[in-house]
Amino acid sequence: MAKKKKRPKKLQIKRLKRIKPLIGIVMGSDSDLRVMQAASDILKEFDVRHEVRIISAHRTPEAMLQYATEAYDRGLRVLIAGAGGAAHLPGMIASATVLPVIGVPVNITKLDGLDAFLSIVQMPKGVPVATVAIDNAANAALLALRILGATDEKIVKKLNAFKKTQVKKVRSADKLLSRPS
Ligand code: RP5
Repeated sequence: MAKKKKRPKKLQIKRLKRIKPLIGIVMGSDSDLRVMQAASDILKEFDVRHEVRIISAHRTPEAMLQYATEAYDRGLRVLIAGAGGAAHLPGMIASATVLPVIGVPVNITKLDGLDAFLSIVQMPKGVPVATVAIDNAANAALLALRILGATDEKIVKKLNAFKKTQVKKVRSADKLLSRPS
């Protein structure tokens, strides 16, 4: 059998760099995906490497701790964590890493997401979690991009282009509505 050719080391490193995710999107259950998908969609739009994982603070606590403690060494630089109900995932992840953690309260119970929102936003002093609005996973991704943008000009350029698109959208909506009738 012919031997497989080894890839030159430089190329291997280049390839690894390309596939190593910078942002981790984690959620407590696959039932959160209908909300959390928006974060991944934004990161895809910005062409920023990310991974999506299902890890539960209550059902798989060991996996959650392992994920959080290894995140920095794996190359991740911002974590987005979404959960509903007694949403402990963002806070517990933040307790085991010094990476910035952005929490997304997911509306999954009869309390319309207020339960998750309060669980995530009321972190004790010393363990910060940035909390976005209920179900607003898109904003979590945009905030993650702004954090990375502090040291990445390419991302800042894309964020500025995104901002311009928003301005255009509002202006054209205004133009349509403000026509005298
Ligand atoms: C939380 O419990 C999850 O983040 C999810 O929002 C909620 C319900 O999970 P499932 O019962 O749908 O798996 O931990």
